[in-house]
Amino acid sequence: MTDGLRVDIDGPVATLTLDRPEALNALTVPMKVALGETLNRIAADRSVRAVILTGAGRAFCAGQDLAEREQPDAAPLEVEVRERYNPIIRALRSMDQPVIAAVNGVAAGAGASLAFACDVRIAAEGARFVLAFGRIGLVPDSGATWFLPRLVGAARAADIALVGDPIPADEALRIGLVSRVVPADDLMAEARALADRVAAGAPLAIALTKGALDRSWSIDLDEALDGEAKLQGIAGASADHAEGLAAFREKRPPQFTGE
Ligand code: T3D
Repeated sequence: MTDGLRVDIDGPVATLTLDRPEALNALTVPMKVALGETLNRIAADRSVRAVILTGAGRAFCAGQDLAEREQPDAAPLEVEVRERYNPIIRALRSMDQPVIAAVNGVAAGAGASLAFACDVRIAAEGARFVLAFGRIGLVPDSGATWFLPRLVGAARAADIALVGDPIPADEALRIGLVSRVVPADDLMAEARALADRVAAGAPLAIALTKGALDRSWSIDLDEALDGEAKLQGIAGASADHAEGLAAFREKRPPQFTGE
């Protein structure tokens, strides 16, 4: 536990819990620093193969702590976004391990952006997303304007970002903002089951797949086909591919090592 962030590593799965429930896990400077450093540490830890990001109490995350923002020594907004938020989003996207957002309750402002930047989003039935930035005269940040159109399409992204109505979990599922909705009591078990399935996969192939999906947004089909061929050459030369073939032949589950 450090500065409003709880880190639990259990086998190949790291669970990061934003832990200031009295303020709906609103993000303070120490939390942002701890989250960025923890993600970077996990990125370098080959024993961790999947990450779950969730919130303590009834919220996932209410975004920037607004009381902190009003402190006289608060950093200028642009500096705060560049130096504290953007590194977290970059870490989520550049780390090899998939990150599953277990959205247990409201995800507002940069809290919603955090969930958008994860690889997979699974929500509890009572969860909701709120693009709260406009309500306080700010613009969506921490990647929200980039992720949202890619997740739900241009028309819905504009509606969500400009009108700002809360998006309940069932609608989030319908429009593709999350991929699963489960009863609140089942959320962490479902997230863990998903993480375990990811962790049982071949780490190199999973990392290459995560990267290819991200790059797909900025390349054409020809480049994607070329890129897939190169990645298949890399994955195909791995010990894990040989193990996958052997396991298939021997009718047993594969034991991937990441080699
Ligand atoms: O550095 C920078 O500023 C740049 C970065 C900006 C990124 C951003 O995230 S900007 C957006 C910041 N977030 C918000 O504007 C959301 C503010 N919160 C809300 O709109 C609502 O609280 C929610 C929609 C999230 C939830 O509503 P509700 O009715 O379920 O809960 P509530 O009663 O409003 O809040 C419960 C408590 O949490 C309350 O404290 P209290 O009165 O019980 O002592 C409330 O003040 C506190 N809380 C909620 N959000 C924040 C917060 N405290 C500090 N910061 C918050 N963001």
